[in-house]
Amino acid sequence: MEEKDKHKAKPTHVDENIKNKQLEQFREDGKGQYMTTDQGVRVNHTDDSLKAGQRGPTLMEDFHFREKMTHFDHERMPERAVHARGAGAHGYFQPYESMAAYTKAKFLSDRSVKTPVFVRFSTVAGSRGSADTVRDARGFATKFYTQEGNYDLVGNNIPVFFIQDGIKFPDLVHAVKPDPDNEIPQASAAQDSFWDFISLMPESTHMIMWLLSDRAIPRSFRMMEGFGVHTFRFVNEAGKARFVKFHWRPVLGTHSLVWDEAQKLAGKDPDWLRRDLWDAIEQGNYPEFELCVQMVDEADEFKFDFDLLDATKIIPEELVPLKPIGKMVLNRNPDNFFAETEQVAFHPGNLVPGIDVTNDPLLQARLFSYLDTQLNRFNSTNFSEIPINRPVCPVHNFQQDGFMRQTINKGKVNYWPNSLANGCPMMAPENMGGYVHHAEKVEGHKIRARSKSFDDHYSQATLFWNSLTEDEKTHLVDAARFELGKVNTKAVRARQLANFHRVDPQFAALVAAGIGVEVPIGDDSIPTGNFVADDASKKMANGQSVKDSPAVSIDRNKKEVAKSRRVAILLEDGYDYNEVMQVKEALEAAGVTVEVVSKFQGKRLSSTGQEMEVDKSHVTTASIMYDAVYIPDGEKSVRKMMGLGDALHFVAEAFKHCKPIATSGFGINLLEKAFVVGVNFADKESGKVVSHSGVITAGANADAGEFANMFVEAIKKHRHWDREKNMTPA
Ligand code: HDD
Repeated sequence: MEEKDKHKAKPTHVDENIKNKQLEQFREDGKGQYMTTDQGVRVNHTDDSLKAGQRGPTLMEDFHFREKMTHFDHERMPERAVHARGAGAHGYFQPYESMAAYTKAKFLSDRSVKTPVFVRFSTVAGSRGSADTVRDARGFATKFYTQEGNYDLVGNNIPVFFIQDGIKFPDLVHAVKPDPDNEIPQASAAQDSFWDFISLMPESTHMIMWLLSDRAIPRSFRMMEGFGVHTFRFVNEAGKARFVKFHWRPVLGTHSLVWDEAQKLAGKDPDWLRRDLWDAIEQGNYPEFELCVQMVDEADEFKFDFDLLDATKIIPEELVPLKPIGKMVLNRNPDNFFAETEQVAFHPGNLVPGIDVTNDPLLQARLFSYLDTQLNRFNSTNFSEIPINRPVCPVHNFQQDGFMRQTINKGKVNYWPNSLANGCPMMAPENMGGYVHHAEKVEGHKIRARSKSFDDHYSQATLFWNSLTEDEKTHLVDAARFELGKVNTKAVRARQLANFHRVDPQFAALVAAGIGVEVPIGDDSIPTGNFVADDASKKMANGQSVKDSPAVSIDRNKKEVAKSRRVAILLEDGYDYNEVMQVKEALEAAGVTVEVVSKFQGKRLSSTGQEMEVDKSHVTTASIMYDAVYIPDGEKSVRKMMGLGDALHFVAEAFKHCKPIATSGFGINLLEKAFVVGVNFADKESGKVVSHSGVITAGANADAGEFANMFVEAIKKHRHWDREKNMTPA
């Protein structure tokens, strides 16, 4: 340890760029440089191997060939066992106020401190090359590079989990991953083995309700919530502990795709979420998330009618409100996917003083699994020395050797205690930042069992169902019909219906009607949760609960933001240039990205002779890649599109997916031809603008400014679900 580091409490001031500066030492850029071998020898020729004669065999002595080929042959590392597909971004976190009263974590205690972060968003089930928009939970893992060491918050976009004890995790993952015999299906839970397992595991029912909801098909990584899921602990300087749940809230609000759209995107742009994140950051639309906490006094541990240690339960926000404590801004894309996003290694056990774990048996298992899995991925314990994983504070210990060791530890002393190195590196007392585990009193008999206080598997699943809007319920039923409809074994479908029946009989009946199986009412082969109470569950018997939790519904908490939405302007030669310019200006002023879409790429001529560059042709894009569509007036342009199947499909599909559509004057004819039904249009020649169900139509003589503003308002509302009632009668 350097003299200057000695006897110092850890500094609280942080340079927000400290991680970036650290990474800079490892960046490589060959611009203007000669190519070299790994040994730094300049390469003279890399297109042909060294041969014995022009048509002869390659020579062993060709060190350049052997080095290049060997490096290529060893490029892959094992993908993550779960969450294999992901996308990362750098940024910073800054607290709103000091949380010192609750936690001694320095990065939460000073509002002037900006802590660098790296976030990795992911799907769970699919392989590294699978599609982004599948129905799945999304990982939301954040590494805070604090001055007290790395803190990892490894969460998901769903606040509960499938299982209560981590020992079931291998079974869960085996069930959801492709089957072992034929490796089918990829990145999909719609399969016999998953539902076989789930239907036998009633504790999964609450999570399943979330998984079947729109939460599982997010519109963007920037538009989803994140949850720490488990109950953790905050501990303050005085040693007082509180239970805490972590939530990330997206500043843009929570928004989803439509299932039909999600499936099509998986084919047309499997990188949809990854690309969206990358593009938004490149455009300066930095994703922002508020960190919120729910805190519960230790004395209130048994205040609720569920166990705080049970990861299949939420603490309804109506019982314990969220306290926003800071904001995270993601403002920089990685330089290298593999070096950063692939090699980043998270671990829920990466904790800093002031944050501690609880006895949640799911969390306890994770505390083992993550370090273990990194050893498999990296084949070495030295992965924490890789640039993306390095802490920004000093690391001093007697860990040594192993594959790819980077640190050059000096001196003879590699053990503790020692006197030859003056007892260094030394132990840090608590007031010098030493991590001290919360001294929770624990006693008990060794027992391979679960607390009875974990046995209520249905109340919160019902609470979730009851808290959704009618539109959200419809989507959930459709999702269940899709997932179970793909299960070949009827007995499995029926068993899951029995679970659903316990959530809500009407819900089960609706699902049953779509999958050709009766709800097996009276089937008592599945445990119901009526168990003999033990101590913990007795204490909770009269605990607080709620019957409705509006906070879990996306629809009830919709944020009306147009910023960073994508709008397609559909046109051909002969469009109304002035109108397009006015609408485009209004959209861009609202932070919306616009792209001109036409049959072919190139330039399109307006009715008054101006030219516009086409961004995408019908073969290179589709309505599913936009949040809204605008068709400018202009008889020639519209007439051409009325004869183009692709243009008609574009409009019809956007309508089906409940997206805002705007047109004026002659453009209304295109809507009529594209089967935009159940919507009132403006009179084509009038000066009026009509907004109905997210379809904005203006007469030929209407004010373009008013028209554009009403379109922006419809975009802010995102999806106009009321259309679905006309399109898909129950
Ligand atoms: Fe996990 C990865 C989130 C339960 C074992 N998990 C992983 C990642 C996230 C989560 C976001 C990806 C991290 C990254 O981007 O590199 N996992 C969760 C959440 C859980 C959860 C929110 C429940 C509350 N996980 C869980 C259990 C176990 C694991 C119960 C095992 C006992 N998870 C793993 C793993 C992974 C992983 C196999 C794969 C790659 C990795 O760890 O680094 O160890």
